[in-house]
Amino acid sequence: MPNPKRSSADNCDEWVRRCKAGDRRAVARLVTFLESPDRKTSREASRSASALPPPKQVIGITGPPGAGKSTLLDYLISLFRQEGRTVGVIAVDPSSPFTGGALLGDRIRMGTHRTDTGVFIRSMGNRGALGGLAAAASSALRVLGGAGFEVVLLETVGAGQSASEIINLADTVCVIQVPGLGDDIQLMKMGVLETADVFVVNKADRPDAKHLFVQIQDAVRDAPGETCRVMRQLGKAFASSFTGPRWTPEVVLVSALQQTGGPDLLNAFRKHRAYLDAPEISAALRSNRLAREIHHQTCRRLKEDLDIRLAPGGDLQDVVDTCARGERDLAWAVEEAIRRSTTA
Ligand SMILES: Nc1nc2c(ncn2[C@@H]2O[C@H](COP(=O)(O)OP(=O)(O)OP(=O)(O)O)[C@@H](O)[C@H]2O)c(=O)[nH]1
Ligand SMILES: [Mg+2]
Repeated sequence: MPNPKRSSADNCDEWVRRCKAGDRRAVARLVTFLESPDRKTSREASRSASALPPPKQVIGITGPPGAGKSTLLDYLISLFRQEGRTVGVIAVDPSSPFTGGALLGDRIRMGTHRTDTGVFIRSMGNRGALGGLAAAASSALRVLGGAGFEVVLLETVGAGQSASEIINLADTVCVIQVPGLGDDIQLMKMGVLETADVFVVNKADRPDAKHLFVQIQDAVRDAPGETCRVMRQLGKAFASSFTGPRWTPEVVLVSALQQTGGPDLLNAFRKHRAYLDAPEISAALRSNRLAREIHHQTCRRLKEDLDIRLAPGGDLQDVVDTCARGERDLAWAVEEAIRRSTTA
């Protein structure tokens, strides 16, 4: 048995083997390795994890602070468990340097599921994976897929490039909206429509929730087909030659607190899954997903290498010096750094 205290680099394949056998400790261990600030460890874990299949269904959950993401996750876990499905949760906070403990509050809230072996809950922060959190998260999804979790819920907190890359690792993106956050229509104009496959209007127990629900339904109905998230993801060329129907986001009214609306939400997820499973779309999505994984992993590797090589004393120091002396310009330095990286 691998010694959990040791750095992982030598035995990741063994952890992967145990993960495939459903060993939850191996799952947790591999995710920790993926986040490791030690490059050798994270690379080895990522290499081993790449042999694992992604989960069958990844549902992204996002929304503003206080929208009820954690409460909804808790509710969704219960609903999926009632259907007899195993559930993994990866909660990612790109703004947090912490991991594990960072979302401790959420863990406590989801504590009812803590003793359920059909549930695995894990947080990821930006500790070691600086600039490479999407790469680490995509590997973590494969770890959960490899361990056999049937549904994986991917929660992201925050906005910005990193959060957007991460939420787009999901097959179905569910955006939570709540009444009382100000100008609702403004939210729609800001491009929220393009980011969701399913809208949850949470806090249905509040009197103004119904109004927001109707507003979002109207906005969704009036939205042009180009806003369809899946088509945007698959790119213009695919979208223009695709003759099938565009997905119209489902809008579902839920009270995560009072646990109502859940069955409608599961239905919306099922409908979207069926849409994605149409042969033409599913083949394109598989290839698109792989391309993005390759992109994330390659970016992480190149960035990590470049950080070292451009640091004082690194092997690109002479390029920096030549540029600093004014003998060559910045454009030359960039080309030189790329040339040496690809021939190294
Ligand atoms: N009335 C009502 N309150 C809710 C509902 N769902 C969540 N809440 C409350 O809203 C507050 C925030 O809920 P959380 O689940 O922590 O929200 P969150 O999106 O995870 O928040 P952050 O993690 O801080 O971004 C808590 O006080 C919840 O009890 C709901 O359906 N109705
Ligand atoms: Mg939360």
